[in-house]
Amino acid sequence: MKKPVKKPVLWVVVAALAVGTIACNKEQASEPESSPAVSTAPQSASAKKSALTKVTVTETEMAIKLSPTTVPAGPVEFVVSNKGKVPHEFVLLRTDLPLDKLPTKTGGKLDEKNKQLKAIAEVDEDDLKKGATKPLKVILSKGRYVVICNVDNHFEQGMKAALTVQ
Ligand SMILES: [Cu+2]
Repeated sequence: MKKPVKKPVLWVVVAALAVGTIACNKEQASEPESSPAVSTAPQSASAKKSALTKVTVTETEMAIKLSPTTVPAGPVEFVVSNKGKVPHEFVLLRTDLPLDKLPTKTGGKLDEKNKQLKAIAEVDEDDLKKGATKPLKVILSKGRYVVICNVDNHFEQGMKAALTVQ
């Protein structure tokens, strides 16, 4: 009957491999990341208090109307009314893309996760049922924005509007 032969050599090899693997992983992890150039635009924090600008937002099937469509930088209050028959929502995004070039995904929705869009504020459809009015205050810096409704395929059907902050 043979005695079981111990193989300490094997363990050394395994240990060496393990160390090697860890070292490799470490090297990979420490590779410099390609910085995604996150530019947080400074809010226009002027010393003097800028006046609150009101924007009336009227949502219907299937349109969003802003009044006015150009506002000065600073505090803006959107007064969002659903004058339609079904729930809508109010999604404010910052983007340099023109209104007819916004990224979509299947189902007629705007692709809100697209890197060229930056979510700013939102009034959920639960708060914007038929006949509801919701105020929403935000501080906006200079730039181009869009307001859309992403309920079902409302976006594709025309629920989008451009806003310029100057
Ligand atoms: Cu809608």
